[in-house]
Formats: sequence, C-alpha cells, structure tokens
Amino acid sequence: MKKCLVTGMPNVGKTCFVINFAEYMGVKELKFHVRQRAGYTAINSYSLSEARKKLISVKENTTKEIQLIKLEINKGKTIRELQLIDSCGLSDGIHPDEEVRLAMARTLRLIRDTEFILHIIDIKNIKNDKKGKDILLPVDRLILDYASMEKKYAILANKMDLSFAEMNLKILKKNIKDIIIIPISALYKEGFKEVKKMVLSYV
Ligand SMILES: Nc1nc2c(ncn2[C@@H]2O[C@H](COP(=O)(O)OP(=O)(O)OP(=O)(O)O)[C@@H](O)[C@H]2O)c(=O)[nH]1
Ligand SMILES: [Mg+2]
Repeated sequence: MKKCLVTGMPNVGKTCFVINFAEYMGVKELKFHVRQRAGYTAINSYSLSEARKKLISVKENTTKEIQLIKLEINKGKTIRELQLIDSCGLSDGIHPDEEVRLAMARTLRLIRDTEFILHIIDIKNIKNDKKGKDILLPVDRLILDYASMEKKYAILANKMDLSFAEMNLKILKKNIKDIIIIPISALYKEGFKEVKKMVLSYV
C-alpha cells in the first residue's frame, strides 16, 4: 500500500490537515491506526468532530504517536489505497521530554522510509526576505533539503486564512524555486483540490 507522510514542525496544523483532508476525500468516520510501542497497532475510531476536538490543539507536540488513516481513492475505474500518516512534529535542539524525543526519532525514520512527503509549513514562520538570512526556520530547511532531493515532495503552506499570509507566501515562492508549493488552510479546508490532484498522481 502506498504511503504519504504529513510532516513538519510542531503546531503547524498536521493533524488538522489529516482529519480535514480525510473528510474532503469522503471519509465519514475516522479510524486512526496507532502504532503502539509494544509492537501492535490499536485502532481508535472517532467521528470527525470528536477527532477534531480530541486530537487538534494549540499545545505543541500534541501528537506523539504515529497515527494513520487508510484512504480509499477512486482513480479511473479502480480503487487505490493510501496511508495518510500523521506523526510527532520536529523541533530544534534537544527536547526536555524523553517521550517527545523518542517520538521525534520515529518521525525521522518515517521521513527516511516514506516515498511521498507533504511538508506542512506554518505561513507565520516565514521570515522577512533579508540578504544572507534564510526565510525558513532551520528545521523546515532541513526537511526541505532532504525530502525534496529524495522523494515525491510538496510544501503545504498552511494557515493561509491569516491576515499576513499572502505577503509571506510571496516571499516563500520567490525564495523557494522548483518545488511544488500549495497554499492551504487546513482549518477551513481550502486548497485541498490541488493537494488531491497531487495525491491522485501518486496513488
Ligand atoms: N488559523 C489557522 N489555524 C490552524 C490551521 N490549521 C491548524 N490550525 C491551528 O493550529 C493549531 C495546531 O494544529 P494541530 O493540527 O494540532 O497541529 P500539529 O501540527 O498536528 O501539532 P502537533 O501535533 O503538536 O505537532 C490548532 O490550534 C489548530 O486549530 C489553519 O489553516 N488556520
Ligand atoms: Mg498533531
């Protein structure tokens, strides 16, 4: 089965995207397959509203486990399956909480092992276009540099509903060339048509 990893820094909207994109793709009830450290996989079922309430939060590193949804996607006359994978966000430095550190290590392994990467960047995190300064935060730069060379890869520029987002998107597009950048609002399910097109070309 094909796999797509949704990754990025903490709090950028990965879980919000996974839930709302699954809904956009026609899922009515979410079955999250959660890999347990004991080696088995638990299935946690939620209604869409329940999942949004329980799994999305303003707190950083809410997601600590690898949790995935299996999507059935109509492509022509066939049905293709895709695992949409959500995992722990990556941050700079050494996190004080061991559980988070281990979770980040699992995300790094997933980045290495997954062929299709959707890298969510919070449009708020784009810095001003100053000479000699990167417009991306170091972690976003590392993910971009690695995944764009090795994988099928796109940046999802999230939170485009925010007021200054358009200006930051311009800066992002001007500085990051030859990479697919799809502006989205995971919260308001905007830009999903473009993401679906990319997913369809992969499955
Ligand atoms: N304005 C706005 N807020 C968003 C959007 N997407 C997500 N958020 C908010 O961003 C916060 C983090 O969302 P999550 O989906 O939990 O982010 P995450 O990347 O899974 O975070 P971790 O699991 O902690 O790494 C929540 O308060 C969401 O409501 C968006 O498109 N627009
Ligand atoms: Mg999350």
